Amino acid sequence: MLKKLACLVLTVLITFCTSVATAHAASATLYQDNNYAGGTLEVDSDISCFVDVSFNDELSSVKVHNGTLTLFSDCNYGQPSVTISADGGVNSSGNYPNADWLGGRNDYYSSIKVNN
Ligand SMILES: [Ca+2]
Repeated sequence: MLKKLACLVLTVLITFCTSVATAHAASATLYQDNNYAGGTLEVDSDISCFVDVSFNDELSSVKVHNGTLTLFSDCNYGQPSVTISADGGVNSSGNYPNADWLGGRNDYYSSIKVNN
């Protein structure tokens, strides 16, 4: 009986943890030009160097779909950085239309980390 209960609790816990992990996975679309124009880069995991994905020093606008991400000025997460989130940007919409919303650094960022 106790074993059965323990298994039930464990099953519920695993189900809960899996759903939380899925719900909080951060993702964003990066754009080469202002106002979500030009080439795009979809991000849902860390990218250590935008040179590898032909997006180095290109970023001008962002739409964050979920969670929080950090952009870094150099490859391998070099500083300075700026944090962007789904509840940040214009009217807390997760939209960042130009570099004024990205620490004032246009065509500058070179790596990104997904924070949660
Ligand atoms: Ca650009």
